[in-house]
Amino acid sequence: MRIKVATIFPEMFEALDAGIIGKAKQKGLLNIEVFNIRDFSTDKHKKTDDAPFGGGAGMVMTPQPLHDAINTLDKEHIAKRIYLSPKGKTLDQQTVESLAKQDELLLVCGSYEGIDERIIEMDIDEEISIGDYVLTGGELPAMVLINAVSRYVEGVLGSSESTSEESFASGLLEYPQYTRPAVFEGKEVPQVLLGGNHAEIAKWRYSQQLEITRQRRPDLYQKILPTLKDIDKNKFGKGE
Ligand code: 4FL
Repeated sequence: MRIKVATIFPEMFEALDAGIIGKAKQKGLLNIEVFNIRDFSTDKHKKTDDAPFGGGAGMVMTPQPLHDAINTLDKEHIAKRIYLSPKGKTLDQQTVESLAKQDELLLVCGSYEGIDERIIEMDIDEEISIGDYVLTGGELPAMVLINAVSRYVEGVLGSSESTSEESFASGLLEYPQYTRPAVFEGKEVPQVLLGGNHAEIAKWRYSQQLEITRQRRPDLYQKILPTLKDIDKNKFGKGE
């Protein structure tokens, strides 16, 4: 997958050289290119922002550098062009999976009080938020999106890190995990996990998932309730 990023803080994206994403870049599974919006400014001082018409706090990213950046980096409009914005649709795992099927993404990062609205109308396909809080810019949200989407790109995750068994795939939160030692500071690992009875372990884990989801995420629990009866039938031969 090819991902282009337009930002005024390209150095922030060095964080993508670490860990699993860094490995995937080295292997050529992810082609991530980061471009400085400032380089596209025709202003004599390379300005990228200006005061808002109508007054108000902060600065707005001016249209010219953004328009030229987007239409130079994606001349033929091959990419899905995404603006990271608190006003966008909130990113969820379903959206992540669907974005991972694209050949190319162009992520546009705004700063200050946002970008000129005409750029969104002319040049952007989709506005995406990563949650209901305000940051200083779209760079961290862009990296969150890259990280989440990259996990679905063939070869990025090892066989022990597959996406198929995880939390949001089932619609339930994950069961608690434990590793050695079996007793730490006097606190024991649940006995069922030490016994090697795999059917019992699966049942215990599933009941933990149900209980933790019901307690912490009643919204997810209500959504999954109809499906749960089928899963019960298939997994444990009960239900109605
Ligand atoms: C973008 C916050 C996406 C959450 C400031 C500029 C933001 C954001 N999701 N805050 N962009």
